[in-house]
Amino acid sequence: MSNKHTFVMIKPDGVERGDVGNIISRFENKGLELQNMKLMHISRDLAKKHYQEHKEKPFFNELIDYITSGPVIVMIWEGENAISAVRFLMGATDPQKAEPGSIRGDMALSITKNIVHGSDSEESAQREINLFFK
Ligand code: RTP
Ligand code: MG
Repeated sequence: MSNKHTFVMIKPDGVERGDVGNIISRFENKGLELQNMKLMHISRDLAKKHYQEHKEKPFFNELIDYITSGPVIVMIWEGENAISAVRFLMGATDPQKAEPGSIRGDMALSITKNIVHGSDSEESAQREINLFFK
């Protein structure tokens, strides 16, 4: 695995609002290529594994409740520097600080419900792809 591949999740609020097509279009317009995609309802166990780096954080339980609250779309995207390209398109974690034009800047208000997840390093991309696409 290299920086050519990244794992992306459209979180339950993004799916529920009907923003799946809009979000996918943004990645396609950038020039990234969709490699794999599925809709799933993730278990609490899988959610805890996915966000294991945050297990000591005060927002961990709220995060697990949110991410398991409805179906999500999980995807693998490919392209040059795909990891950083996706993170840039997503915008800052806190939508109040995300630039207009970014997904979170345009579409979200809350730091918990921020529409989309993208891997933050080659190591997490590999780990997350293995977790969701085994
Ligand atoms: P993600 O992992 O979902 O792509 O988000 P990120 O890298 O931009 O941010 P991260 O620090 O990894 O946080 C993971 C997710 O936890 C929720 N969060 N809530 N209440 C809070 O202070 C807080 N901080 C983070 C968000 O859903 C964030 O995306
Ligand atoms: Mg993160």
